[in-house]
Amino acid sequence: MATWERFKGALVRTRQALALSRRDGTVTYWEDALLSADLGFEQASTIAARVGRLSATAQLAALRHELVQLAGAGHAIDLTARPAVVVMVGVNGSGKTSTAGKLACRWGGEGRRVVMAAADTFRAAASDQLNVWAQAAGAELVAQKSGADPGAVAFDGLQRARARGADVLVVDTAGRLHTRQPLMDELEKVVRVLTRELGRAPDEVLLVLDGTMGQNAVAQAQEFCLRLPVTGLVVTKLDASARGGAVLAARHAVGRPVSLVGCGEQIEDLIDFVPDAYVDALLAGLTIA
Ligand SMILES: Nc1nc2c(ncn2[C@@H]2O[C@H](COP(=O)(O)OP(=O)(O)OP(=O)(O)O)[C@@H](O)[C@H]2O)c(=O)[nH]1
Ligand SMILES: [Mg+2]
Repeated sequence: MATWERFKGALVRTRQALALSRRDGTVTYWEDALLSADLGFEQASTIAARVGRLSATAQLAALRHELVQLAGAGHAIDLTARPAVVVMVGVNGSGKTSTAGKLACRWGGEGRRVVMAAADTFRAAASDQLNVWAQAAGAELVAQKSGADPGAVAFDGLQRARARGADVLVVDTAGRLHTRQPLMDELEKVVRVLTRELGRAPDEVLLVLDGTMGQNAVAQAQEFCLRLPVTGLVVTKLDASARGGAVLAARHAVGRPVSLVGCGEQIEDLIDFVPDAYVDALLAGLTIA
């Protein structure tokens, strides 16, 4: 299926939010519509003011242009190093482990050798959950007992990945509220340990955001990006959200590119973020009365 069609499926609810009943093309309509898709107040007002003053026939093309600009460039995950080190971070339940698993399955399917490190030692069942994904991906799992130092697990993971000549090391971490200082310190330590061992920052630090959280996800993103060398954003659960515009709001707020979008719970439900395809899917079928 084409990327555009996959986004279209994932954005059903957000499109409904955009297509409010009174599609009269006024600035107020556009403000309401963009706000309800959770684009954020500032962006919604700015774009509505620009688009709403144009003739009805020019509006959709102008809106598309504005949204593509806002989406910025996509970001392909950098797997050139061997092993390439990919760290998943984000608040509780945002989709870190599932995304790590989906990526491992994708890379395993491409013939890459993958090692997964269960640096979520906080939740007892976390490494079991990661193990299910590792098995599906044909990846090797590195885990320690519950309560172990996540930095030590990441370190072990890197040693194992090197020993095995692996192509990719994926490090899953425990969810944490961005407001909890000691936990954020711990996450910084995981990145620090890897940086020291690698002699460079991890190749990717992917910040996983729950797409159903809308503007709350934006606040989280800002805090994580202040503390960690985040290279890309992953926005999950778009299939369950009417707030798909938050993808663009988060990108704008932190200036980090969007790498991937989650659109379901199955292995294949992960889409590379392609800005044009995403915006076209968002606006598909939208008309101005
Ligand atoms: N509908 C939908 N559900 C998703 C998506 N991604 C993840 N989920 C579900 O969200 C829930 C949480 O996902 P996890 O991957 O466990 O999240 P996590 O960030 O690892 O959670 P913690 O380890 O507790 O911080 C699970 O039930 C997933 O199946 C998605 O794109 N769409
Ligand atoms: Mg997890």
